[in-house]
Amino acid sequence: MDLRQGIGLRRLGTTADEFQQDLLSSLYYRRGTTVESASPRDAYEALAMTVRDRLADRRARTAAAHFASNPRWVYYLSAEYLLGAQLEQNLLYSGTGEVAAEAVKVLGRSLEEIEDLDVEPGLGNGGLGRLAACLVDSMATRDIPAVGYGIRYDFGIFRQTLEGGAQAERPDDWAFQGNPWEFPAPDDRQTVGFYGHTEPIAGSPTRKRWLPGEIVLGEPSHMLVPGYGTETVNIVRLWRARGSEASFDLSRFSAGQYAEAVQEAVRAENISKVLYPDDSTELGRELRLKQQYFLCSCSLRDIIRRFRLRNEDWDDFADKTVIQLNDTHPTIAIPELMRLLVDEYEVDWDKAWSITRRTFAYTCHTLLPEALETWPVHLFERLLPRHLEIIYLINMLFLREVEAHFPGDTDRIRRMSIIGEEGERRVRMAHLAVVGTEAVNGVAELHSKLLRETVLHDFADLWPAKFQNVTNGVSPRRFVKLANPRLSDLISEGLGDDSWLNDLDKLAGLERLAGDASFAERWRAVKRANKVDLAAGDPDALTDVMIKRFHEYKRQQLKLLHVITMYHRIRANPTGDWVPRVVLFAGKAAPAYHAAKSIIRLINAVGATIAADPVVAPYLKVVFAENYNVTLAERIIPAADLSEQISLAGKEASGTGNMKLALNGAITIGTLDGANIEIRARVGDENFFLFGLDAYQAADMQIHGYHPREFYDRDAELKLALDSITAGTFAGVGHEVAESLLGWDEYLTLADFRSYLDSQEEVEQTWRDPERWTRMSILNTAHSGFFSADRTVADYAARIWRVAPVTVPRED
Ligand code: GL7
Repeated sequence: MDLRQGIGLRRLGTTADEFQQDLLSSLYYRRGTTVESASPRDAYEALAMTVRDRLADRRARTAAAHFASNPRWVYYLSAEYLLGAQLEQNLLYSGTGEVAAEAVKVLGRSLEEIEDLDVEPGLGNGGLGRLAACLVDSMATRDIPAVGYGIRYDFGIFRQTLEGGAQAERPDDWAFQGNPWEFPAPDDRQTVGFYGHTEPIAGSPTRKRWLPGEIVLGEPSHMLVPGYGTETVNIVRLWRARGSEASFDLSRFSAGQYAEAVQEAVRAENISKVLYPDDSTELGRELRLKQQYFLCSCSLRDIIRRFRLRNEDWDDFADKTVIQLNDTHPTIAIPELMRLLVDEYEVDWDKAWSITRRTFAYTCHTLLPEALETWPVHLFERLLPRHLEIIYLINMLFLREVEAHFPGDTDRIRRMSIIGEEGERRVRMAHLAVVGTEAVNGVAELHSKLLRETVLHDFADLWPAKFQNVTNGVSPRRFVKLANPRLSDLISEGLGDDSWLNDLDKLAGLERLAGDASFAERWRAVKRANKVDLAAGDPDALTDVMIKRFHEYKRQQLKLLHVITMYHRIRANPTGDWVPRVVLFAGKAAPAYHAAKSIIRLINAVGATIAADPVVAPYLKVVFAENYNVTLAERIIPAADLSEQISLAGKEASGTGNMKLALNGAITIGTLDGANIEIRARVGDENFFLFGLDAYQAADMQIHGYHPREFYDRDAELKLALDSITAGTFAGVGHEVAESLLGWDEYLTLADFRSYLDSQEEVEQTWRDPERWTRMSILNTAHSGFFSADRTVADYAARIWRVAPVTVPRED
């Protein structure tokens, strides 16, 4: 099938010359400039458009194939997408990397120089946002008809800088100079209401008329999501808020009231202004809920529009549609679909509820009770009055169901209610998400088990079959092939071809090479070269990395206590046979999370003290890499020897950095938490450094009263480490960190300290035997094939989505 032929367009060429012609044409006709006067930005934009064009035909054929087959669709709703840099990815996925490198020479610039201008869209915050990006990539790779829906924030996650060792936040104006990867689709604009009131409709007990007090437009644009090694190109559709035409007040403008004239438009546009507006104020909380509703309302109307292109009967909706909720952020989509069906399309309540429940599925990504979203009822009442009525009705019918199963169990009813009545009345979004969906899943085996046993156990009692596990995964294309070209080449050579990129279980074939001395030598050389590139420190030192968001449960402070202990040990014995280490931290702390920011500050103070100490500096270096994002992760991960996954067991839902690092041959030191458990089960106990309490022991210790001081009193090295912080050894920084550890230590850092240090001893013993270390490293890669997001998507497709792939025909 060649859709161009029908309209007389030529097929785009595949040689470097043809690519160069198109590049020059983009520069001339689309940037309006010439080779002589092209700026670096012109070169970048022209290249981006030329690469993009190479995907356009696949996109057109995908859309045609999907339309023709009228398939069951997956719609992925997510407040976050950390897509990563687009140019390099699209070069790989369009198979134009080599011709492009050749072609750009005409512009007098190298491909690498141009790639440096490619700014990643930072439309997410952490693992959850990156997971969304990996899943849409794998859906396309698996030929699953899918659209990812999100918000096109003007400002993504803040840009982190260090000032005097402390985190400072700068706005991330990622699209300030435009974004060549984005296709606007103004015709698919939607209208969204907020505030106002509802009115009864005569003769109908369940239908209502909602008269919103504010109207905002949602304008979509999309980015291409090509599959790897397949023809499919799906999209991520992002909504941007705009004021309606009426939102500009010409008469006020004419009267010189310029700010007032645009205030309504500004208010509307603020909805998609920033990712995660500060929610420490009432206004901030309202804005977040507004964002969530904006995303859901626009997306659902778009989903319905798409459904109606090929279908008429609402009875078919749930068969043709599955909507996956990425955490609770898009849960408001459940009452919104009810509202659309009941109020706007006049479907009766029971039928609408049956459609809704069969349409949605919910992925929970946390175990921290404070991360389960709730919204004050009064906020709902004001912002989304009709939705609150619908939630009340859903809740009433649901609690009847509970009562029928567990007659007289009022305590259970109170616990399970969608409305929390303790203190201020609040809407519990996780409860709504469980009640309104067909499937609920956690993101690693332990996480799913703990969800059933703890946070959601009443729901698991009621609907055991609803609860599933789908262990997370990561894209081997981005996190091995693109991030680590040297290792990818070596793997392909070892395995005979590069088909592992689409079938990651094939990495198991490396096992037979783990004992091959010359392969091992080259494996080591790759790691060393990657360390040289990263330039964080001595490439022969053990590169020990802890890269993730800053959170007390992840326990960067535990790593820091280890570093401080090393510092004291080396000072006490300067001529000891120390293993040189570079300890690299990277990650952002939420702007209002003071405890996490104190830890960042202390890391930098300790790093500076060590760097200034001639006795310690030859053996130990602490590096804090600023502004952790996908691009930086792609540089650090290939250079890592040791992967720190040291959260308190039972707190990290899954982790995905752990998978990326293991795939790149880093060996994990970790607790029995999240996906660490599954990594260890696959790579083998002997190829993993385990320490610490397990989730049940940790919970037990907390229940029976945990006293961090007992650990402090008993352990001289721990005491020394904490005392030195308190005594001001590190530029006087870190009192509040020591205080919280000694005072309450919510995440049992002190309880796990000794076991962690013992495990680090084992790390060093192993490191002294390079053959053994390399063997372990190869086996980590060899046995991590399970952690491909392609496998994750196959699991969702088979067990939750029940969707079949649609093959997009190749060009004739
Ligand atoms: C997270 C979990 O904390 C993390 O363990 C998990 O790997 C990720 C993807 O499932 O989701 N939940 C969350 O809110 N963020 C995460 O990274 C930000």
